[in-house]
Amino acid sequence: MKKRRRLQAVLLAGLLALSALGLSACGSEAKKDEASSEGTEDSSEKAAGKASAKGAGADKKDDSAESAVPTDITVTLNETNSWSDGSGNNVQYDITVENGGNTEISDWSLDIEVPDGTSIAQSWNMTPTLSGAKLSIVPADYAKTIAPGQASQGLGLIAVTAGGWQNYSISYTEGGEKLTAKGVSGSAAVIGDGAVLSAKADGQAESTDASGTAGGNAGSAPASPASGIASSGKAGTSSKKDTSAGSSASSSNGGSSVNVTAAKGISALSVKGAHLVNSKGQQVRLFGPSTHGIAWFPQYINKAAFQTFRDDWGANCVRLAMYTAESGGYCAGGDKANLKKLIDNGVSYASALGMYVIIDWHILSDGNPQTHQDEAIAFFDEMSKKYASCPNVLYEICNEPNGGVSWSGNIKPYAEAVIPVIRKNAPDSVIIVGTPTWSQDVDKAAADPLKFSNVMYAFHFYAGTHKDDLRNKVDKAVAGGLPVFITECSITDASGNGACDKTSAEAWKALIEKDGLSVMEWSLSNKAESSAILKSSCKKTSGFTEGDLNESGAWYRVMMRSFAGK
Ligand code: IDC
Repeated sequence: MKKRRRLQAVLLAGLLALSALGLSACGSEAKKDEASSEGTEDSSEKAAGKASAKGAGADKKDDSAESAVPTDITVTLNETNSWSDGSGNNVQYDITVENGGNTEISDWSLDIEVPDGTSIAQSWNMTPTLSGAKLSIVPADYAKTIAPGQASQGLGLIAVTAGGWQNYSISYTEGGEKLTAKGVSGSAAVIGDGAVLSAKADGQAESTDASGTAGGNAGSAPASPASGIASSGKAGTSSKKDTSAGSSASSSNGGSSVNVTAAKGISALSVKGAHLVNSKGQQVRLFGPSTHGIAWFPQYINKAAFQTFRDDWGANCVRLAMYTAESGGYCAGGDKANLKKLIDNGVSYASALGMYVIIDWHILSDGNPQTHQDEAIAFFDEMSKKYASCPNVLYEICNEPNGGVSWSGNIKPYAEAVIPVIRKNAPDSVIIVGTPTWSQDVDKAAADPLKFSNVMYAFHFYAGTHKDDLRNKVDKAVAGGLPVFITECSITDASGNGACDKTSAEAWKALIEKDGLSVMEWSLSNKAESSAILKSSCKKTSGFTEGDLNESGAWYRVMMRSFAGK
């Protein structure tokens, strides 16, 4: 209760400041959050906690009680990826423990019964130990304590396993007492099929159907199609390396006052031929980091982080990836208000820093953008109204269509339904549309383009998996005049993990240079996977130095700095 009251006070203060200064939407949230970073933290944590709080024993919660024992603990094992390789069936789980009570818990550990032959290939922010059929998980020191209403963050593992994980128990200390809660296998929950299993301290187990929140994603599947497209031999328009957005950001808003004129100074972009141009008609390239899912890594949406990318890396854009169907996603039980607040914050920070910002409707396991078309329309209507006067906001309306959906049958009709909604509010905005096969088939869009102006088509690559055939495909599309924006890429394989393929990465970089493309790098997070820009040991949320970067992050930094002429 106390916390809630304080939050309200913070919001009120923000609103008063806003009306007094008459700030535009691009700058208002930054003002509010710089005035109180506490508000940001609280809501971010809440968003992350909500991401896995399904099925928690809400009936036991009582805000007014000083301490309610037994506490509701929710354990969520969310399958985020699976693939087969020489070692067997790999399953990647995010593991979250949520403290739904009013008292801090500490020293928690989790035992899970796993099938014979299970082994652990990788883990992050925890130590897993296997003894027979028992997997014991002890969190890293910094994750041992979970405050009331909060959830653990960033724990996960990759297991080689037959799946079907069902029985577990969690031990923890609360108010000096040692408690254990058991999840019972007799319930319908079958972890490994994307189900979420929750337990309460009284030993009851609950299962929540998590269909649509986990399971098959791009990671395991997007193999390069053997397209057989020959190299076009296009001469290419060499980019002007226009970094006008970055350089127009004269303000360095260290303190609490927000310079909204920096945002106003940003040139509105439009699409001319295959490229973005500014209001003077000069070619502009955007580049910078893409966040990971904002529900899971909200801590990186802060102004100092964006400023680090702008000042040290030369970035002029940030992509805000908001998953739709994965657990905690906008259409999968995510806390919509908090997700929108994170976007507000991201837009304001970018605006205050004179950077562009992409709002990404991150479809992935939902495959077909039409699955959540109504929600997408409502969302983009709201966003484009709110940011109508922000020329630095770009709208990416479907991250990666996949699962056999076609351009002409699904994606194009979806775009034809969503684009007019945005255009009604923000008539000149740049809108980016995903393409079939995890945004690889730009040729399909080129063959049947949308009739709207200021539209670009997304292309994504993961250098370890995607090679010459896809480079040729992009090159040919751009040569034919298709405006292509690489809104996501990594130099790892398509799972977002695995080795960095620098030979392929250099070939991609050369193509990006030759064709003057804009490019955003996956992902601004410290998740223990090789595509994360930051090492998992890096706990900073801004001011990253070279030692904080993963191999991929260090490579992106060099590329971006060269684009920025640094
Ligand atoms: C991956 C993340 C991983 C997360 C998973 C969730 O790197 O941490 O568990 O999504 O489903 C994409 C997607 C992007 C993927 C990425 C790597 O747009 O969401 O992120 N990838 O698999 N397309 C190709 C690769």
